[in-house]
Amino acid sequence: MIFPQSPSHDMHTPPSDIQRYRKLFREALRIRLVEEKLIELYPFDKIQSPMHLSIGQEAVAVGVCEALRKEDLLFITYRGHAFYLAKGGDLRLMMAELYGRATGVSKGKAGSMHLAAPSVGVMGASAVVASTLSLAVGAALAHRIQKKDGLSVVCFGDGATEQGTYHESLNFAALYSLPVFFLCENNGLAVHANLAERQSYQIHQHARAYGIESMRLEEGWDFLKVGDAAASIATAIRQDGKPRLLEVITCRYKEHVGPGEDFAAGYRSQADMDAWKAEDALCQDAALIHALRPELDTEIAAAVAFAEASPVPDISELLTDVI
Ligand SMILES: Cc1ncc(C[n+]2csc(CCOP(=O)(O)OP(=O)(O)O)c2C)c(N)n1
Ligand SMILES: [Mg+2]
Repeated sequence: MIFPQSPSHDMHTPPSDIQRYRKLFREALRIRLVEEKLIELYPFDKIQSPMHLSIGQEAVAVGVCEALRKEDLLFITYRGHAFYLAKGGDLRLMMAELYGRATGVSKGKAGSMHLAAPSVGVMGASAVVASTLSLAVGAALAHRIQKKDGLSVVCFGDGATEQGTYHESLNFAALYSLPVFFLCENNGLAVHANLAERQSYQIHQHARAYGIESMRLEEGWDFLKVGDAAASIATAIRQDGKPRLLEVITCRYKEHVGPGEDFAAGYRSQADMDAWKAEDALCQDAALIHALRPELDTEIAAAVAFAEASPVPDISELLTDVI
């Protein structure tokens, strides 16, 4: 089925927009196919850590990273495959990392939940909810003191806004006018708890209590709109050095952690997810998937082969780089 609004098939869409649509679609599809491959591999016990899949949320990572530069620092979460790849992290090294191999991006010690690739600005992830917010604020302060350019971008979930460190980080960034891009991926869920039963506030509105300008985007399936919103925010921060917050509504298709679906648990509805999928170009633009898939499948197969052929770390490596 062809996605009705797909710019790739709309004769009135300018060629530059079609090109942009295809580029971002390809990046989002690449992430989805990587994670679908991980789902295939998971039952064979090859992935050496729990994995929190981004399937359904790829457009947020792809749109935001379109607005970022290589030197911008990005702090991510345990649900970080999409952002790692969208920021330019190496797929083969990520696959080897998930396999726990010595060739992994962190020599097999970090696994899925702690991806980092400082050479492309992916500064790290953490399993501790909201813990990278303060790291991002600290990095922005360091940039300011060292008179370096570049944003400090931190991605976090809606649940993270319930942590004390979230509020301390927003307050500090606002008070000292630091160039931090706070990005909330609001999937409306924290493990098995719905946002409606957890929060009395609107995340984007609440940020304004700290004097932080903010924006909320409902259409988190649309990588073009996410890209536009992120670009306007990144430009504003680059101009005046003040923090901003972008809240993007999105949808996680899989269970909180692991490769399955968990509608039987009763905390979310299949109908809501299906409504989201009806808007998701990755579920609808079959023609573009057909065109792009062979090349992406080849790249992903090569990454899996690299991981499979890589050695496990030697016992002598056990305590290196960990403290
Ligand atoms: C400080 C802390 N408290 C609780 C947990 C357990 N926990 C893991 S993920 C999660 C939910 C986080 O939800 P959200 O921030 O919305 O991110 P999402 O998983 O939806 O991407 C919780 C409570 C944790 N890892 N760290
Ligand atoms: Mg959430």
